[in-house]
Amino acid sequence: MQFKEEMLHCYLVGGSQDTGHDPEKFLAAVSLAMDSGITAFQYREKGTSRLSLDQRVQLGRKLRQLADQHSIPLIVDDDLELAKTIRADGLHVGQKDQQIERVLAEAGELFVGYSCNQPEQIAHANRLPVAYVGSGPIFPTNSKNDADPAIGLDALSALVKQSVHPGVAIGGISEDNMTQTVQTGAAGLSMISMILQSPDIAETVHRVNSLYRK
Ligand code: 3NM
Repeated sequence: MQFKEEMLHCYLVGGSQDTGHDPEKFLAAVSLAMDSGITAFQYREKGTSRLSLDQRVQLGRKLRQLADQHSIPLIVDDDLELAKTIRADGLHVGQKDQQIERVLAEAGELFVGYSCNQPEQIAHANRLPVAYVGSGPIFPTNSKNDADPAIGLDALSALVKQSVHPGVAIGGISEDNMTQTVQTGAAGLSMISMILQSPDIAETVHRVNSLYRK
């Protein structure tokens, strides 16, 4: 599937570690989020994840089916081989992951997203054929143990202006700060806990999407 900027509007990220290490609960929550209208999904099995490579492939294939049924892109975090095995649409690469130039050379048809939270990193990304940049954490987050310090909304605005690629905001996005975050010019919101821990996933997804309806 070809990348389009609109895919970033309501971009759910997650793995089994985000639903109490329960893969079935994870699949059910992702399925509901897709039914409710998320615009992209990133499979990110990381941090305290306990799944073996085989289990990741199995779960990844189910996510592939779900994403196909909902006509949204499936993006894999930091694992080119897994992305190719499950026929993902995209790959997301962090600054601490594999070297971006190498990934781009080997990505084939996969579109590539790249984490950038410093002006020098955006300047570098501006010279690369990446599809989008992800900037964060914007606010403090409990979902990533090795997250950098929060950069805040002013820094996000500056990064978004500097970037030639669409930028998606990540880290600590909540219903209380999502409107202001979108007002920075960010092309979308990327979230784990706001959606996966929502008491009403459908309502939360609708509220995010309504921020982009003119
Ligand atoms: N990446 P939540 S912050 C996966 O700053 C991830 O690059 C980040 O989770 C970054 O929406 C983060 O629950 C966690 O705060 C986002």
